[in-house]
Amino acid sequence: MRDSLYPIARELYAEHGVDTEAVLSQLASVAVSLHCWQGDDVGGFEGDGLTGGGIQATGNYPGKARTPGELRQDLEKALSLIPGKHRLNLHACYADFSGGKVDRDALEVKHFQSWIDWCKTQGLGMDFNPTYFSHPLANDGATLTHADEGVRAFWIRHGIACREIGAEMGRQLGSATVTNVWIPDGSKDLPVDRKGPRQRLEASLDEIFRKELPTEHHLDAVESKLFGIGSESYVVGSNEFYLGYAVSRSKLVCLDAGHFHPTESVADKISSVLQFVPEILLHVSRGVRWDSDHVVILDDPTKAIMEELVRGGFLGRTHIGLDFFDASINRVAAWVIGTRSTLKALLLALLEPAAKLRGLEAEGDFTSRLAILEEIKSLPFGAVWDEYCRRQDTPVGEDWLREVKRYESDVLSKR
Ligand code: RNT
Ligand code: ZN
Repeated sequence: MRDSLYPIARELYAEHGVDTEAVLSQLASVAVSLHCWQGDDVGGFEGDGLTGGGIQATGNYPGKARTPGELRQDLEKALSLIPGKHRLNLHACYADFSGGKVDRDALEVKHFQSWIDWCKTQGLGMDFNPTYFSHPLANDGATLTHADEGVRAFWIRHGIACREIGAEMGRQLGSATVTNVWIPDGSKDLPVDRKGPRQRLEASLDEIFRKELPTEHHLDAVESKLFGIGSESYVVGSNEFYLGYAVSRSKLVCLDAGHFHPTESVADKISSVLQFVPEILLHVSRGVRWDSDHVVILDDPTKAIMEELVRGGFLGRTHIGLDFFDASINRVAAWVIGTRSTLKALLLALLEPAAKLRGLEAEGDFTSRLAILEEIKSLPFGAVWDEYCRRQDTPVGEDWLREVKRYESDVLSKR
């Protein structure tokens, strides 16, 4: 029954001048970077179970991955239920220490080789993140901005090591790795010196980025934030700080959907930022009242972001990554729901009758522009989505949920 709907949907979209076949092949060309940290509540595999730095997952749903092997198994299950070819976004605290543990400033490619090999077999590109939290030297709430030169130097070495690892990931996989810097540095209460830590952050980043790496293998991104747990009054790496830094050094800006005032539009930032930096990284997320990192759903902010990427012709300059972590529901399902919703938002944007809307706007017919924007909301986009899932050999509708439930009873419940 469901598959008979697509030809009708194709006709209806064609009446608006939209070629659904072209849209389906465009959608298939977009990769979303799945964040490893949804699989174990941002725990990592360093074994000391430390948390801190404003990264906090809530919930205790059973079955979380405890080893690189388990995390890969879970990711394989999730990826099999998501249409398209995607990427893996790995944090440095997920190193594979089967050959012996080292501290973060001594990480090498060999600690990530099993991840790279796995990505190769899965046909996935890879993105990377230094981990500046969950570590004894991050307990003061300062890393790259620490006033102690020894601590700051440790984190600089970590940053340098991670760029080398990222570049090698990109080289081996034949697709540039985006290595994203996010630090938790800030203060709970009102600081007197806001300037010093920012000067130190600029100096630390310049040291980390000193070595030029080939852009066909590696790209650097920096991620700002408004506030965090323990950094309510001051975040060193604010939006203004990183925007200035990225513009002056030609780095990528990472826009995390949960890192701005709740009434700000992240979608609106895209065309401003891309006017001055070469590319952006997105952390698609869902903040509920604050930076809560809820699982992404097909909501208005996510739709608006994807509309901007399509309307502005920005897809080729945007790296779409996910950033949420919910420990209160099945973690494989969380990946599937969040990624499928992100792709649905992108599909909706691609299905927009762009030429028609632009024409109306150019003519100054804002009445028709608003009318059409409202009318297209009730076109049968679900039938096009179902067709996409079918063609990509992934479950249609909620059929994927049955598969996740089976995996839960066969695998997750035995952990
Ligand atoms: C934290 C940032 C950051 C992290 C990941 C784990 O507020 O959003 O991107 O979520 O690095
Ligand atoms: Zn983020």
